[in-house]
Amino acid sequence: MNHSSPYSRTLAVLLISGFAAAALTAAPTSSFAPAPSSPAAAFSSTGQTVAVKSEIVFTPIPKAGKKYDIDADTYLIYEFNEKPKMGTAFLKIQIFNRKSDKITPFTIFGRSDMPSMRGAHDSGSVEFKLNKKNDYLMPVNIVMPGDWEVRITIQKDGKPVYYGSITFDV
Ligand SMILES: [Cu+2]
Repeated sequence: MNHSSPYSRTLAVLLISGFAAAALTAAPTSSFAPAPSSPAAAFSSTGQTVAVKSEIVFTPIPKAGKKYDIDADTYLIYEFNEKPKMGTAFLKIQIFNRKSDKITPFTIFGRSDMPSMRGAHDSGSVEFKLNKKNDYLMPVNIVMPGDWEVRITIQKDGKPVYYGSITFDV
């Protein structure tokens, strides 16, 4: 590679300057139009992906044993098998239609962590398992006293239909 060519020097300067939006619009495009456009596209698509992820809002579902609407026809009730303490707690979610029949056309994923030290005990995405009573169950490993959260994502036909946040103290 010829490092002294005007092309590579200009490109290097552009790369180093980080392709900030202002720099991009100010950059001369006549001599090498394709070069600046592809990195810029990569930047903007990465930015969009991050933005979409951070926009997910997990609706607080504060009370065990209460009904929370998933949509007009469906609601959920959650509870723990016992008051969460150090060790493994089992989170149970039941989903009902308006006739109060328990239904199971969903896939539920849970992710537990401590909000005050986000990432320290992140369980990763855990799929709830159906038991014989058609309850969805997830084991939650409580490894430390303090504030805990389980973020749940309910999917139907592979698409998320509900995001909820269950918080509790141990
Ligand atoms: Cu902790």
